[in-house]
Amino acid sequence: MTNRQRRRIGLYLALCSAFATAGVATAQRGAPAGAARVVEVAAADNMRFAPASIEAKAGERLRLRLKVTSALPKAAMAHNIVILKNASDANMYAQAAMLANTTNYVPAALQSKVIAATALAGAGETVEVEFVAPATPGSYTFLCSFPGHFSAGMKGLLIVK
Ligand SMILES: [Cu+2]
Repeated sequence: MTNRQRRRIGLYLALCSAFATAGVATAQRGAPAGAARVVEVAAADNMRFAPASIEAKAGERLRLRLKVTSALPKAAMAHNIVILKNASDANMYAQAAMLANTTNYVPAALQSKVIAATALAGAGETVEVEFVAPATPGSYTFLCSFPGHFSAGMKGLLIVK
């Protein structure tokens, strides 16, 4: 290898790492620094979220933690939290979710409608998801997409101020 070739390879590697660093910076832009604020939500066999409303500042980083208690097996009673960008999508989303049993009732085709979603949790399980609250103040609907739960009233509001 000549010195010239070595220099070229060196330059190439330097550029690669510069682009990689720029990529990371872009992905984190707009997200506030520091640890996420933990918000705990409980769900049980009554198919209600407690609390059913969560307040957040615009752009705040949150870690949403869902704790499930149940006397039933997970196949019969499980919960998640799916926060939607538009409240008007809630019925459509819940209906599509019923058919999405292979993806834990979170339809892959509707990912663009979702701000954040936890995994599905059964009796004794805790799941969490970290996300950044929308920059636009308003009320964002969240729901449980386990079949039948939204129509039974399992929903809540993320209120962004
Ligand atoms: Cu549920």
